[in-house]
Amino acid sequence: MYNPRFDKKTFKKEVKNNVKSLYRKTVEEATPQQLFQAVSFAVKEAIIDDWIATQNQYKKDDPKIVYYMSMEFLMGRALGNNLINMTAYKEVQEALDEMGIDLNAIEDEEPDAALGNGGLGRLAACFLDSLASLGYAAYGCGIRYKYGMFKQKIEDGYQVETPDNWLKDGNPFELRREEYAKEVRFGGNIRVEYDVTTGKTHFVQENYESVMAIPYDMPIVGYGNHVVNTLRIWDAKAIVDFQLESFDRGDYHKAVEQENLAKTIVEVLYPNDNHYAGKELRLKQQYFFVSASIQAAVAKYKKTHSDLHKLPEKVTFQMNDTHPTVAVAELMRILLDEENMEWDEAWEITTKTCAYTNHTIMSEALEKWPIDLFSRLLPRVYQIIQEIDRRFVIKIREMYPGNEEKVRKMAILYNNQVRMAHLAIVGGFSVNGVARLHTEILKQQELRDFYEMMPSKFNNKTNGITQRRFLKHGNPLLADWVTEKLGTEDWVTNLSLMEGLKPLAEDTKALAEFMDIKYKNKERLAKYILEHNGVSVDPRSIFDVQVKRLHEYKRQLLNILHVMYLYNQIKEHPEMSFYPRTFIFGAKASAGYIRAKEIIKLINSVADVVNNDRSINGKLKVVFIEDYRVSNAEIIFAAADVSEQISTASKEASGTGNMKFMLNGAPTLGTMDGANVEIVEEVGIENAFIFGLSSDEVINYENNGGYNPVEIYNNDPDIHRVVDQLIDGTYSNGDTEMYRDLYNSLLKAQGGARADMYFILKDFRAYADAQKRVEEAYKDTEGWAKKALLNTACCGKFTSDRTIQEYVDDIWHLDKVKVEPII
Ligand code: 26V
Repeated sequence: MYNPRFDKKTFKKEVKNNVKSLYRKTVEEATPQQLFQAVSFAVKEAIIDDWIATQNQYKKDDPKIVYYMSMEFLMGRALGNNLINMTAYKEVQEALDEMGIDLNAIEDEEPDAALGNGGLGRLAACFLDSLASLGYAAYGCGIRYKYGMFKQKIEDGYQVETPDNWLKDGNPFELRREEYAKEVRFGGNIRVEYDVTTGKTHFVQENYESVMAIPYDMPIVGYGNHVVNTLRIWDAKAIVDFQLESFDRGDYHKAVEQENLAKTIVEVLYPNDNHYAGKELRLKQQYFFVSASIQAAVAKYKKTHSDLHKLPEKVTFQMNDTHPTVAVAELMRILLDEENMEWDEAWEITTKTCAYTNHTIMSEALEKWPIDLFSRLLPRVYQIIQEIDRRFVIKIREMYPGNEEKVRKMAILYNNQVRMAHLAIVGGFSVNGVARLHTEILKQQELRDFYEMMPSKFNNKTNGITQRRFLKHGNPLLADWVTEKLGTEDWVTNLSLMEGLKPLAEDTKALAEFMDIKYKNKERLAKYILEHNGVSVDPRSIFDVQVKRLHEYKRQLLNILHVMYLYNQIKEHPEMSFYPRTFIFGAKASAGYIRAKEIIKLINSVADVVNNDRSINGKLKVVFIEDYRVSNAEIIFAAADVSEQISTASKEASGTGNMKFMLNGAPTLGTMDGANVEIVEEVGIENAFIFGLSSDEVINYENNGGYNPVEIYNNDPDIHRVVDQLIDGTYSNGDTEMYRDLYNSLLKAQGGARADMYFILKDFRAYADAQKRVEEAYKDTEGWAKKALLNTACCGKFTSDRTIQEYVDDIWHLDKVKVEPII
């Protein structure tokens, strides 16, 4: 597609001009970072026109808007993606080429916007891309953390975290919007005032601390449609600048406190994934961005509408997990206290405006705030939650007379805690899970009582991913091949067209081409690994990849124990036929998650031993890719042969990495968990490698006290040996204590946790057998190529465009907007 705004001559001139006016340099003199900035500002220039056009169109059409409220947006890099979506990537690449600038190298200068941990944050980013690409009015609402997800270094095999100072060179794509600042208040007390003339009661917050929330807007460029939506992330600053006058007035402490509050709120993303820690600062962060976002949304609505009762016709607040669910009470507060509504009308509006997505059933992720902390920090919001709870409990008693067990199980306030998921379910009109299996588990187990009471709220929205970043940008070779074979590039906005590739599974030449592209991508990854990790790997070996957050339920430990088992086999039977394999890991562990860090160390120790053992002739390699993040993920997915999706069944709500591998032609080696179930349904079980306990079996064991791993340990000599190698010094230079905790976790119940909580030994044999099937299948070159190609061909369902369209049809009911570009 030709894009007149990226006319080469003009673009080149603009880059030159930017280098000059920003840095007083010529292109030849500029550093790569300066070139990145100069190019980005030139791109932003073009984006701004569409951004203005889009917002003007919205003013004209007055479409319904979804506010996607999320503590996390794992955006990755913007430059390349913006160019792709403006359909200007190739033109710009050529223009820069002519100036002697390598676009790839420039892209590498951009730090990832890593304002998220993992799946939940990346899903939010894919959703914004799809919303803009489908032409729906949307805002992402979040926090402009000064430090995003930490950078991971591996030192002596251990994870070391260093701060991610992503803003240090400036973010060329963001716009500071001081004029839309909002005040957010914390703490103090509530004075109740009775107005005799109106007969109304007023609630006045006194002695509070407050901060100013300042929005920064980032453009979200839709694909080839001139739509530019907005990711609005909030920075904090003190209301009263730290001034001498305050000092003179004796407010010195207050001024310092306000300054500190503002600074600490947005300082850093909590690097926990799936683990609730009950930190006060985290609750402050939640209320801070939710309050600012809702205030802004209500103010925007009021600019053009007079009747707030019709808010639900124009606005939905979609709550990304429980983190922003204080939104329910904050919207109530605004309607009651600031708009002077009665409870019933405010409640009617709120419960038609808020909707909730659940992303995990892991009990340790459930947010339950201690009431004393919560009520101290948010006194008025807490009062409102008390009233929501009081009325809800009356309803439970009406529906289940005499059943106080129901009240205990379902109340929002219970056991001195505020249960945020319950608030979200009661205060919203929709509750959705993120894959079919996950939604069924929610309905039948975790949220069963709520489902029985309000079945119509529950619905499933199977996750998806954007093919624009994860194929078109991340895997240009395959993207071009797909376009050529389909005879159209329409798959970029209509991924179901991929099924047109299916006949090629019978076309020997096409299969060879497909695998040749895979090989080239493996060479690209091998080069990356050599440069960044100093390990040389053979692109002819099977690239077997597990990249995701480190968590026990995701079972990286199962994977590495199996590597240890293979190593034993190769050593013991050197003559045995064995197809060379490279096991690739990438994972960050939460800083305080000790066991996860032990697993990282173990992977690196095994890598050390295996990679340096000349006697195995390079048959086995193990690589731990440092600092796994969105930008290197794009390279990794493109190069994978095998997609490891081996979570304990029932634990992984959906997974989205699984879809990115599939898109790039890597068959799944996995359990029947999360969206794997639907992947297998699409591609056919013969094109995946499925093993292990089912979710029903796992849940059954869990309900009956677990299983006995010691029996397996005693009866299976291979497993026995591998488990013993954790404590016999094989991978720890003789240190028998280094991995004792991992050993114990597999065999002993401890501290309330069952032995082998995640069924690693139980599934080990089935996993090893599945791995054997992978090897056999890979040896059949053409058979493998077929499987790989069919994965790409059958991935249509897993585009986030499909997911977003389902959200629109069933939950949001947004109107499509068409933007005419300003030329
Ligand atoms: C939860 C918590 C709990 C409280 C403290 C900090 C914190 C930070 C992040 C989270 C999110 C955990 C939930 C999550 O990321 N779930 C993942 O969501 C993906 C998108 O729906 C899904 O594909 C993954 O299976 C699911 O684990």
